[in-house]
Amino acid sequence: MGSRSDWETMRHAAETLAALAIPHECRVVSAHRTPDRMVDYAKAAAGRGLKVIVAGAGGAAHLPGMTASLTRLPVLGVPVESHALRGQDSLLSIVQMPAGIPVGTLAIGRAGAVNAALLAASILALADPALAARLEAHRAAQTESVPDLPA
Ligand code: RP5
Repeated sequence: MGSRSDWETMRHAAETLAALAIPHECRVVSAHRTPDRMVDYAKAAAGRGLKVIVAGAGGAAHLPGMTASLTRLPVLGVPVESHALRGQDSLLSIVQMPAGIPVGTLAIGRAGAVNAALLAASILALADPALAARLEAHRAAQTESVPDLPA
């Protein structure tokens, strides 16, 4: 994530990964304030054995796109809800990538953070039958938890 202030949103991604027992790490890496850290992190990611990167940022949210430009790993972008423009700025600056460098862009805020983790799980589950089973169980439990009456 681009700042510690993004944690309130991005913790939902971490909690979802933890619920699925997916090993992960959480780091603050700012495209603007710590550009060298971003370059080092993205360039080393594949070699370190990381499989998917979830990048959350707000405002002029360049972190997901710049990270994607520096690694062949799939990058999932989470637009953090900004105070000034309620995350519209984050969304547009993450989603509107030029052809050639993709970022899988999720919804603004908590929904995007949760879904980035679930999408990462789906990607990883392609080569991990045990995770695929956990993901199926997670989805079944979610379905089971939805009441059929409004109150
Ligand atoms: C972005 O600027 C971060 O991703 C964050 O959403 C936003 C504001 O950062 P802070 O000023 O709260 O550190 O780089």
